[in-house]
Amino acid sequence: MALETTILSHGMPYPHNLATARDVEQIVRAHGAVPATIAVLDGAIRVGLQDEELTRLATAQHVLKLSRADLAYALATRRDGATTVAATMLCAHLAGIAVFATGGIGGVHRGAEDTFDVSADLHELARTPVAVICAGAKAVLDLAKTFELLETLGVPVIAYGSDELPAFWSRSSGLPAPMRFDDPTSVARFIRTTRDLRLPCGTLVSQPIPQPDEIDRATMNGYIEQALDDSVRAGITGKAVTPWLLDRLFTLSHGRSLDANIALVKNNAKLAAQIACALASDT
Ligand code: PSU
Ligand code: MN
Repeated sequence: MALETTILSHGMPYPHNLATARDVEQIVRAHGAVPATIAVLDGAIRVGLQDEELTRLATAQHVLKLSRADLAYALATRRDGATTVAATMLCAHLAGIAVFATGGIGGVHRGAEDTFDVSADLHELARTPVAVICAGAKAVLDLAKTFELLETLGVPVIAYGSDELPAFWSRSSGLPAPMRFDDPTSVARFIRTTRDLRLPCGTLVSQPIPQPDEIDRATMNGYIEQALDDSVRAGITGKAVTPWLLDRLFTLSHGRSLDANIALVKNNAKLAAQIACALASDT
């Protein structure tokens, strides 16, 4: 089962990032699956990291943030890089791994009609057959446009245990889920069906954050509006946008956004391990 590293290098501050990466691997093992945390080290794609390699990525200052477009650059120039959802899917598929857990995918940014800022994660989901277990798209995005585009691209979107799509830090987004499943075996059967149909795409499984850990939508939206205003004023663009917003939200929410992020990643790792086991057991 695959795990990404951008969340480690660009998504969470040290030492929370390292502790979370270790805990997540432990949760995967405890649920019967084998964790493969993916990154580029010294110009080689690595599928499964040693503890000192996790530490290196969690503490380094200038790790590249690698999406599909950047992967060859990091390899050819023998650099270290952390993989986003898009690049992790690509590497997982190369290694024959079909299930991947993360926090939230990238998507259509608010104001994308002017900036054209749409995460490559969405296009990767359309072209690479890996199931991505997440807590929805990060709510700093335009969630309605993100899910519209996923539909256009032919990506199946499942809400796990909910009739609504989740909004990362909050359990509800107000957007109805196209499909709902309530147990890992049913999700595994769905993934097998997409294979039987020879669909080239992945499957997005969106699981709401556990209720005790959520930040309600109104409170979170206040922080998000403020962070977005601040990012425009600070002139943040391109790859820097998502990490900058996550860091700003951490400050504005007095650390609550990070606690929620950690809780939802762990919850997703558990579900992904269960789905991976169900997929392997052929029931
Ligand atoms: N989810 C998190 N933290 C993160 C990310 C997702 O909880 O840091 C990362 C993922 O690696 C995702 C990336 O692929 O942000 C999206 O970046 P962009 O919007 O630049 O495509
Ligand atoms: Mn972008």
